[in-house]
This record gives sequence, structure tokens and C-alpha cells, in this order.
Amino acid sequence: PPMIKLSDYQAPAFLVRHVDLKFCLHPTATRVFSRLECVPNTGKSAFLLNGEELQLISVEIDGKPLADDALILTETTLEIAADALPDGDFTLCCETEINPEGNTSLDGLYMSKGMYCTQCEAEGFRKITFFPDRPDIMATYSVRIESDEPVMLSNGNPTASGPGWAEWHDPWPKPSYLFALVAGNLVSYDDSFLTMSGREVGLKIYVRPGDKHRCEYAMDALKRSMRWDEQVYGREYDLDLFMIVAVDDFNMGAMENKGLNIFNSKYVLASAEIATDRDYELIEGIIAHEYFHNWTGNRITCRDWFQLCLKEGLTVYRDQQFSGDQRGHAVQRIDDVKMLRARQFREDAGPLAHPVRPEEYIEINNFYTATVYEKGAEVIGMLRTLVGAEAYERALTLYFQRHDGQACTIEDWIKVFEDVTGTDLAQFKRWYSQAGTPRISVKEDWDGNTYMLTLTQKTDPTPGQPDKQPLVIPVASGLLGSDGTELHSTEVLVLDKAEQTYRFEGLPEKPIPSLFRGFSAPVIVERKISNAERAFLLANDTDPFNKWEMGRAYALDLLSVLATDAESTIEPDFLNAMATLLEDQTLDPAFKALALSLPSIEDVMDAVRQGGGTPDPMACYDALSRLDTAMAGRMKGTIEQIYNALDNDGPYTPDPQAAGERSLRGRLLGLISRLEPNVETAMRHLAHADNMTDIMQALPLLIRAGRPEAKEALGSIYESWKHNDLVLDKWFAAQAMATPPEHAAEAVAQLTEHPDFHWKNPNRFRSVIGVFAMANVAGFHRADGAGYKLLTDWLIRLDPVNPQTTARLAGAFETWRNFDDGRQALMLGNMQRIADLKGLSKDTGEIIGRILE
Ligand code: DPP
Ligand code: ZN
Repeated sequence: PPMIKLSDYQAPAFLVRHVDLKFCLHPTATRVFSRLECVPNTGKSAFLLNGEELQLISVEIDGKPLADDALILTETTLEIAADALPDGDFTLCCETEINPEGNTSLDGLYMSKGMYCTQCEAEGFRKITFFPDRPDIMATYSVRIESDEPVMLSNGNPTASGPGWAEWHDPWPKPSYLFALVAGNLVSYDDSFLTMSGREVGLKIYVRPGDKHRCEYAMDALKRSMRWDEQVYGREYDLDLFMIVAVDDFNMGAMENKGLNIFNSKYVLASAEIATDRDYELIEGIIAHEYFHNWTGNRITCRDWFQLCLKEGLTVYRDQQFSGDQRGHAVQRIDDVKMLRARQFREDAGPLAHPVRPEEYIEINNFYTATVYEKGAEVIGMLRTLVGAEAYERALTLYFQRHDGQACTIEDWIKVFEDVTGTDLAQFKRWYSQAGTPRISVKEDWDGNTYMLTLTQKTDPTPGQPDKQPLVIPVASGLLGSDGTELHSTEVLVLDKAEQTYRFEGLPEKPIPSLFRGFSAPVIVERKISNAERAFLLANDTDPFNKWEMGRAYALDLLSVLATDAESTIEPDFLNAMATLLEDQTLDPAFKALALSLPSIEDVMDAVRQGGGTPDPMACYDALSRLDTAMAGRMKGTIEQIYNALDNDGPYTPDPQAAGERSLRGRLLGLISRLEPNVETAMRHLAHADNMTDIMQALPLLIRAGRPEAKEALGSIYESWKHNDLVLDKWFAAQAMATPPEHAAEAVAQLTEHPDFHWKNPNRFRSVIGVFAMANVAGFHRADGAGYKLLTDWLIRLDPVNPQTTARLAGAFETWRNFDDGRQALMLGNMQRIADLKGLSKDTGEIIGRILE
């Protein structure tokens, strides 16, 4: 398959001003009639339309059929010869037939449990009709749907309807990837919103009958998002109606189609009994994310797919700001950084590393990555730190003013900041083009009066980028005195050379630095700190992020030793520091839960590698168990006391305060269970649970302990919830994740035999195969290769059905070079099995190809 390159971008030869679509829906033979109002753009040339898996019935220009020799039809394109086109504007009418039921890729128009729905980002519209399917073609759309389905929806405002038909009109020009259609037996949960200028907007969440009572939280999150975007960014909603539809078969989390967001049901439906606190938090964040796209993505879109971060980085940044405002910024920041490190740093350090704005791709769906999204958001956060909150606000106002209705580039985005601040951001812009995570080394000097801090930056080579340039790195720093007072409050140092020294004069004593406060840049700080200094900062830093960070660094230091020498002793100072933290009355429970948690097994494996070793996943797993057990032993009495005090008899509420208390209680339950071979506290926790959060805190502990009661609990949850897919997903995931690594592969293989393992459903596939490969790390990496074989067998089966989901999970092999020779050989052999497949999708082929390169 061809490599698409940013440097090859050419403006479209023709624009489309308006699109009329008529759908006669049928499960296996849907007719699509399109009428495109086309306008020449770059001079006389052939008109290239995309089209895949379409049956062409007829095509006409200005009402006249085209001669056969005026058309070239391939598997993926329809080309109309230049001399068959009139000079000036023309109308192109096309009739095609498609098969929604046969479309298992969940891209284009497909069916989910009898309901018609669409997914067009990035290139799904071409599976619906012939169209120049690229985001720089923005058109208004009028849509007519004909079918027997009770509900028929499309973008924009409803204009007319009758028995068996409905018409919609979207007045805002949009790219084809934002087109959506839904038809089925749905009910709506309704509300309304009064915008800042006093317009009333109807809000509707469409779900299947029976799910209506699970929409309240999503609706509340939507209204808070709408208000927040008005108050913080001055953005008002622009249609009479905003709709969300929940769909069970969906490749992504959700999709921001204009006026008609389509969501994976797991990010809409919530009630105490089916959703955990984490689910509520994700629903809130994703509802906000998709809603915020209305301005950052829809009104201002991307010129081409290389600019994906223009909408995604900014929209993630905005949803993180929103969630921080709703739930507290310290905890939000820690969660965001944990995720950034777990996914983006790992991506940046391996064969799939790519810049925030990639320069080439084979399949764009493979670039909906942590780098584009999460690092893209970090880059915006740094920009805001560097220019200041006030200039950021002016730049955004100018961005909306200048580019509304346009398809833009990162150059447009940067220019807005340059114009507002009068500074040259050429060097800053390297964050968009240079892949890899910078490593910062730190040197300190103290002469009795002046403290000198020397920072050096270095970025390792990444695929295709051997030489790296210095970046502009904001270093938010404070200095502490030995008694814990702040000698120098937070200041943003700008590191924009390979090495720089910063001087602080007139200090009474040699300070202790607190660097990269709030994680002010997505970098790896390589600073040798003693554990005594870590303990000091853990106790005294005024910056909550660094407070947490120091506990994490301390734990990682101990864990990497434990993972290489199981006999080594655990420093009591660490355990004492954790005990002090637990008892600290000034810390909020959600923060405490994070600070008392241990790093992930992958973090431990990375720490072992940084120390020059080759990590053994099982030894890392055991190291974590041992440290956890030691913490539990040290804090025994206090944990039980606080655990009991946190027992809340009131009804479940999903608010951040209650969720924070539950998360601390869950962490304490985990610790208590380390000391109880019969996990009796976890048993009681489960027996008393009246909500899914409590169930999912206790259940994995029973499964891990191998208790017969786990089987009973799983059986009774199954009996109560076998008709609820979201609960069943959790039921599968808990087993795939918590089964002890020694026999996880067998347990997961057995789960795939379960009659409810509907492997063509992405949520179900991910909750068994995905969770095993990504969240049962030691089990997946078992030395005999059973985990690799299991994943590979299933990827081979899924690829012809759903290439997008297959390619994504194939990323589980991205760290293969971090392991010992034996595991490397096993992973290589399995990847080779995939690479050798006849008819392998270009999605999976690209990912495996890049990992093997
Ligand atoms: N729906 C995906 C998102 O919102 C892709 N745009 O990020
Ligand atoms: Zn998005």
C-alpha cells in the first residue's frame, strides 16, 4: 500500500459547496443517492472521488449520464476525465448500493444489533458514496432517510418528516468525516440548554429502550460542558438540537459528528449498579471532549489528516482543563501524567514513535495515538505556560475569529500565537515535528550564596530521525529550604538550548529544588536524588504533583532493586513516609489514594532497564506484591481503622468527593488483602457492595487469591447481569486482568470459549484479549510464549473482520525489544505469523511492519 506524505499535499481540484443525500435503508442493499454541487478550485483537471466497497449504479453530470470512457473506476476511486466536465460549476449525481450488514469493519454505514449507524472519521464516508473524501472539502448537507425504523437521524436540524421518512439539514459547512446517520428502534432522554445568548437548544440522548434511566449523568455532564465552554472559551452552541446516540459496536470511544455525536455505549450509560467511579469520570471527560470538538474540530477543522493534532491535541487539552475544574487539578494532573507516561512515553521510546504531527502514513487510523492526542495536549499546555494564561486566551479568541469555517494547519495555529505575542515560535514548533521524549539531566552548584542549576536536554534518535534539535522546554521550578519553607516560589525557567545554567542569588542555604512542577513539560528528568531527599520532598513539597512524583520515584527505586534481587530488604524510611502520608489529615482522599498506590509493572520494568538490566516480568510482579505487602504490614492498624471510617452508609453518589473516598477505601482494601490469605475483608466488601465500584474493588482480589468464593461471586454476577453487555465486559475483564500470571493464558483461552464471548464486538474483544495483553502484563509475557500465541491467534482471526481494532491491539508487541532473547524470539515468531498472512489489512500490516523495522 502507498505511503501518504505531508509533503505531497495538494489543494483539491474541485470543492463541493452542498451535498444532497437520500438513503433508502435496507440491511443488505441500501441505496444511496447523492447530488454534489461542485466548484472548480485549482484549474482544469480530472475529478477524483474516493469510493470503497460501493456498487455504482449510475453517475450523471448536470443531469446527463457520462460516457463510459469518461470514467475510470478502481477498487478505491472514481475518476472523471477533465474533458467530460463542463467549465465552471456543475452538479454530480451518483447512485450507489451498499451492504450495511456485511460491513463488519464498523467504518462507514453498518449495523449494530439491528440499528443503522455510521462512523466516517477518518475515511469512512467513501464507503457510503463516491466523494472527494478529504477534510479540506467543507460542504453543507441536506439528508433524506427512508426506512421503516421509528427513529431516523442525521446532522443538523430536523426539517420535515412523515411516515417512513425524515429530512435533516446541516447549515454549517463540514468535512465528510463529520457526516452521521442513525436509524433504529431508539428512545430519547431529553433536556434543554439555554445558551449564553438566550437560545434554547434541545438535548437528546438516544439509547435502546430499557437504557433510558442510565442517561442522567451523561446529560448532566453535557450541560456542564456546554456552560463551561461558554464561560471559559466564549464558545456557544450553534444548532437548535444536540444529539448523542449510544451504540454497542464501536471501534473508538466516541465521535463528534456535527450535532449528532455517536458514542460507544460504555461512555454514555451509567448507574450505580453498572458503572464504576472511573466510568463516570470517563463519561464526563468524553462527553466534554466530543462536545468541545464542535468548535475545535468542526467549526475549525483540519486541512489534511497530518494536522489531526490541531483538533485532537487542543480538544484533549480543553477536556483536561474541564475535568480539572470539575474534579480538582492536582488529581487530574497526576492521572493525566500517569496515562501519558504509560502510553505516550512508551510509544515515543519504541518502533512506533512518530511526531505529534506525523509526516507520513499508510493508514491514518493508525495515527489516532497517544502521541497525537496526549502529547498534542501537552504541547498546548506548554505553549500556555510559556505565553501566559492571558495571551493564551487572546490567541484562542483570534483563532476562532480568524479561522472559523476553515480547514487549517499547525502553521495557522502557531501563527495566531505569534501574532498575539509578537514572538517567533519557530523553535517551539519543533515539538510538532520532532519525535521522542527529551531527557533532562540536572547539575547543581552552591558556593555559599549563589545556587546554580544547570539543565541539559537530549532526545534519543527515533525511527527516521537520527539527529535531534534542542526544544523549548518550560521548567516550572521552586526552591525549598531545609525546614520545608519555600525559598524561591515557582518560576518558569525556559530551557531552549542543549545546556543552560540558571543562577539564584542570595539564598540563606543550599536549597532543595522542586523541578518541573505540575509536570510542566513532557520530559524524563534524569536526576540522581537520594532517597532521603525524595522523602523530604514527599513530605514537604508545596506542589502536589511533585509530592506524588517523589513517592513514585522512591517506590520505583526500591522496586527495581527488589525485581533484580528478591532477597534485598525494604527501606523502613519508605514505609514510614507512606504511613505518615496515610495519616496526614490535610490531604484529600483522592490524592492520598494516588500517593499510596505503587507504580505499574511496566514502570518497574522500565526502571530495571534504566538500571542496565533486562526485566523479568514475573520478578517485577513479585517485587510489587512484596512491597505492597510490606506497606500493609507497616500500616496495618491504621489502614483498618481508616478503611472502616471511610465506610459510607449513604446511597451511592458519583461526585468527586465520594469517589475520592471510595478510591482511598479501595486502595486500603487492596493493602489489607495482602495480609489476609482468606481475603475476608474483601469478601465482606463484596457482600455489602451496592454499587459497581465496590464490586470491582473486591472481585479482582478474590480472583487473584484464587478463592473458591471468586467463582461463586462471578457466577452470581453473571446470573444477574447476563443481559447487560457493559457489566459482562467488566465480568470478562476482571478475570482476564486479575487471574494470577502463571495460569492467565489458560484462563483467558477458556473465557474465549464462553458463549458470551462475542469476539466481533470490539468492547468484548478488548475486555478479554486486550485486557489480557495490556493489563495482565506478567501473564501475557509468560516465558513459554503462551500469551503471545493466544493474542496472535486472535489477531489473525479478527483482522479480516475488523482491521482497526486488530491493528490497535497489535501494538501490544511494540515493546518486544525490551525483553530477554527468549521472549524476543517468541514475539518475533508470532509477529512474523501475522506479517506473512495473505490478505493482511493495511492497518495491521503497517503496525507490524513498523514494529519489526
Ligand atoms: N472520535 C474521536 C475523538 O473524539 C476521533 N475524532 O477523538
Ligand atoms: Zn477527539
